[in-house]
Amino acid sequence: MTYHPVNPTLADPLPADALELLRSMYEIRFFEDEIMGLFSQNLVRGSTHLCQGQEAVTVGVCSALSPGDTMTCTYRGHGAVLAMGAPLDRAFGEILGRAGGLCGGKGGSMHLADVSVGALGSNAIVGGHLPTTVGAALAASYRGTSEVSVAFFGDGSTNIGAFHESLNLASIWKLPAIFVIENNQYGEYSTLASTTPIERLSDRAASYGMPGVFVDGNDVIAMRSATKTAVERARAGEGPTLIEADTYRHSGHSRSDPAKYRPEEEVKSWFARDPIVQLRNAIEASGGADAAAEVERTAHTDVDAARDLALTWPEPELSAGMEHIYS
Ligand SMILES: Cc1ncc(C[n+]2csc(CCOP(=O)(O)OP(=O)(O)O)c2C)c(N)n1
Ligand SMILES: [Mg+2]
Repeated sequence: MTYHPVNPTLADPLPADALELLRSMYEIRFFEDEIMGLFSQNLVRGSTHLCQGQEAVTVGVCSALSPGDTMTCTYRGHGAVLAMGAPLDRAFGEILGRAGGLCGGKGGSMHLADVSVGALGSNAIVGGHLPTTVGAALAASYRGTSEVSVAFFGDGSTNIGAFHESLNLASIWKLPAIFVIENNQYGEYSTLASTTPIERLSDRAASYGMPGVFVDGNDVIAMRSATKTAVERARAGEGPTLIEADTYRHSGHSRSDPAKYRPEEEVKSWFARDPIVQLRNAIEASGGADAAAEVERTAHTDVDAARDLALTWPEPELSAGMEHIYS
């Protein structure tokens, strides 16, 4: 297993697209602020699982992908779908249950998909989407294209059978898959230590003969760099990689969880390492304070405009319930 150096790059010269990474993370953060507001107004049906605090994982990984690559994710997937390039307004529309939503308003918060940008679907079943990524990688391999498929999933998912089956199959067939554990330290209300007998989840890669990489998941540039290595390996036909991103969710598991079970000191120490603040600080230190402020402003405006537009869309027609189904 390789330990990716923690924070190797945020202090170094920043990449040319640092402001784009910042914009993408701000959009996800503000998008979910608004989702929380809409939820409080009873405009979001069911629950919703926020990824605030984990934005560097999805933005870093997706910034290392190319058009044609695909991605699957969990119910905590707003950030992953937006990071792939799904439009803000249609993502709002989906969560609001509006006809203009990504899935016609029929999927909601836990079922976002936008195949046009390679977002093959978020999934409410823990581990349920890993076989989808293996399938997408198999399809690419069978067709002889260079596409890779990424699966994002939680620490808790590494105890699910589908995790083990998917890693095994992807490795034995050397498929172009990248498995990304969003280790936010908890599965619902349980600490990792209370459900999992090992500390480093990336160690599990050894059982499947693939590299296991442990990365600071709050460092967007470290996440991208680890993903680039995995993408090169996948495109070269050398098979999958398991990446463990060390991170933290800012709020509870879902909207019914006030997250009181987390020690105050732990919460404080993770908030002090907020991924957005870390990148912003690095940009400011390299002379980009005004540009960073402008990115924050426009991200806010864009999110607000997308929300307002989606709120004007109607709910789907009743007849839409009979579309897009198999019989
Ligand atoms: C197969 C299955 N078992 C149980 C659940 C209930 N459940 C929903 S989320 C969750 C915790 C998953 O934790 P983790 O994989 O760490 O993801 P996180 O929510 O922390 O992002 C559980 C047990 C489920 N949705 N699917
Ligand atoms: Mg978790």
